[in-house]
Amino acid sequence: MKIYTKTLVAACILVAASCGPSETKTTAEPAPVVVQQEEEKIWEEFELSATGNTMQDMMFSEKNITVEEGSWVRIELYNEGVDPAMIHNILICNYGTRKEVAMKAIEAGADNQFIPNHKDLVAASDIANPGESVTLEFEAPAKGNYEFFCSYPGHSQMMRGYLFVK
Ligand SMILES: [Cu+2]
Repeated sequence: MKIYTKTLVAACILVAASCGPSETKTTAEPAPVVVQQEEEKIWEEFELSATGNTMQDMMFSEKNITVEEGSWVRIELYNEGVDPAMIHNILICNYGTRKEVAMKAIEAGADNQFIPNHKDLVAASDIANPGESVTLEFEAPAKGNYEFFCSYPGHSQMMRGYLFVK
């Protein structure tokens, strides 16, 4: 499911105003002036389920995700699994690097939530245990093709898909 939203982010900056012109020295603090700047972020939101309860039938509910370059992506991953082995997350990597990044993720281990330090890794979510959900937010990378997958050991072959940035 894809939902477009626009969020206005108001940034407040405190600017110290100079004191009044007349008068001599005053002990009062300069009055702050609030300057508001508005920065617009365009969000593309997706709801993704991790379904299945065995190594054979576990999968993501979407195989392809398409976003616009320059937008912000929010993926809500809901783990529908009930089996204790159904521990999932979602990682985004450069196209063609999934196997390598998945291997490094296993080396990174549970202490690092199976998130490796790797140049081809674009974004990574926290772990969602069975019945839990996690949200991954990131700025869409440059136009091109990417892959997403679950980096929990043994899952990356079954649980994967593609991210297209247009
Ligand atoms: Cu998984």
